[in-house]
Amino acid sequence: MDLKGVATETWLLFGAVTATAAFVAVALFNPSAFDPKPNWDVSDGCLGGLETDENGELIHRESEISEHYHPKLKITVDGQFLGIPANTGIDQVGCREGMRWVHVHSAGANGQFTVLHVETPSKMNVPLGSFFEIWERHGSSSPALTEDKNFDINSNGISDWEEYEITMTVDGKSNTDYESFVMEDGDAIEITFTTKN
Ligand SMILES: [Ca+2]
Repeated sequence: MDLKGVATETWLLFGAVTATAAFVAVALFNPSAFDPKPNWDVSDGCLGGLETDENGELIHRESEISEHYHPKLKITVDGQFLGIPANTGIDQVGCREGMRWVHVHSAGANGQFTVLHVETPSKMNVPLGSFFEIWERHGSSSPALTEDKNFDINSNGISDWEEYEITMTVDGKSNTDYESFVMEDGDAIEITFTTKN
């Protein structure tokens, strides 16, 4: 092995170590740098071809779907369970006879999680907030998202960040992505709103 070769290997090794250290540093100090980027167009998606199955439940034609998974959501406002209505996102304004790419079939029982159905034509980064945009179209008093994509649980057009202390956990662990949190299968998302004094 000649000296020139050793030098090159040393530099390569040095470069690799530096790159690894930089990666670890970013991961430690700014973990959100690696979070998937939310795709906000999701809330406008609409699955057509709604039909009734043998059990009388509304279903869609499977052919349109490549992804179908189920995060679940539970919301508490000032200590009170806030139910998510059955069929939220189904046959709604702008998607009649169809279903939004994030929707609900059965409502969760009092105090329980409600299962969200995420059904998209391809793999997408579906943010939690997209469900609030869909929920907003369910009725004029439904929880919403402001234009700045902040929670608006009381549908008054004012960001809930001004009105409430908000905490969120996913599978019991604190999470600070809130509206932008990209949902994955099985995520148990719990949000608590407490009116500021
Ligand atoms: Ca509000």
